Amino acid sequence: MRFLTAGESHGPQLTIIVDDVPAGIPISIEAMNHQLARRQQGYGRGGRMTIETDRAQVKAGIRFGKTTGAPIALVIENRDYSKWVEVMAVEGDPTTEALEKRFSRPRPGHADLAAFYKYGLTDLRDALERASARETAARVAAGAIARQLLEAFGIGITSHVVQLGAIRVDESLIPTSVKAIETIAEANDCRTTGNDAIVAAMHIAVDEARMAGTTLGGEIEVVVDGLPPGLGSYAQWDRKLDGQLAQAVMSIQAVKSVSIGAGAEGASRDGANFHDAIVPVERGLQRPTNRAGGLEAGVTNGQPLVIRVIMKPIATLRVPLDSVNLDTGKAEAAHFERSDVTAVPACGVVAEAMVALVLARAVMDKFGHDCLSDMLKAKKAYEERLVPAPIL
Ligand code: EPS
Repeated sequence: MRFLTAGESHGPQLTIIVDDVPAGIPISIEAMNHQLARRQQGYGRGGRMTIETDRAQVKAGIRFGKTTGAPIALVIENRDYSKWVEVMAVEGDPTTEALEKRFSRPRPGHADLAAFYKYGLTDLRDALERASARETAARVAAGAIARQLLEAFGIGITSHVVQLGAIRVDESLIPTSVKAIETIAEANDCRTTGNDAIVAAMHIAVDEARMAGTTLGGEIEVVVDGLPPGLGSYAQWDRKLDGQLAQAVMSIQAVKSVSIGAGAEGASRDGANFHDAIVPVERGLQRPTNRAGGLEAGVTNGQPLVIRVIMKPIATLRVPLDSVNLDTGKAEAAHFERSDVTAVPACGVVAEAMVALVLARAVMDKFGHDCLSDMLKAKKAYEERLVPAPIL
């Protein structure tokens, strides 16, 4: 399963093609729209989210509620486009309005300067429009297809915010099951497993950042359960599931760090306190701890998959950093226009989508690419071989 997206933040629509999708997956458009709505939530978003109500329209690949094995084409309209028609015109010369929206003072940390170097763009709006995190709506729509395949295999995915700005959840209180995390995190607008005091402190931190004209980053944890052991491979570098997950999650706008399980503690813990012992039980094997985060040697081990993701503060600042005017070469403050103070809660939903896409591919590599019922039979046969675990 793979996907491509096209679309500008203020263009008419986002377009998504999801390819290599097995036939026979029941698809609920309502479930897809639910994921899109989750991504739009979160304390700290700017005015844009009051304009958009993201809905996926299916243009190909699904008939009577099931995938057909054909590529799936999806469209999400940008409601804001109606105010940007002249600025985003496909033909003709820029109008006065389009020239007013032109800018040449790159925002440090954004794609603007890269666009000048790489593509020779002089209106940095061309970079802003495509590099915008608006594109993450397309990822969530594609991920919703993958999620519905994973659901048929009993695989559940969730995420929660562990840190927003300087406010951090007490690690010892984080539940481990997808259901328990979901129940707590979906009930507050920071999507955190922190208690009411933590949510209130996160609100204050966002309000203070807004007043100061700055932005906040944070840390998210994605948790997946129901994964069979044996997905991925250690046999070749590009088939290692940890590497594939890291690439997919690192590609999310503003993500600067990805780690698996207690990965970030690997430098400071000794081996006896880092690895997870193996305990034979009557019908299989148990692991008393999950510091590996469900992956050993790039292969799932049957434990929940745990991924930590750090999103940097958004690069569009109301009180901008020093920059340059690329038209004149003179020092000037960076460009500013409407943006979010933080999108860390939304980033969790996007990370879930990217993880779902990688896991769907891993499930297909193990159980087949063509037809859901064949894949489920292959999974059953595999499970019969695993139980009891092969202990000699
Ligand atoms: C974004 C800037 C803001 C965000 C946008 C990402 O958009 P605008 O410039 O229209 O106010 O709201 O996020 C989304 C539109 C979205 O759907 O998440 C940016 O520059 O990355």
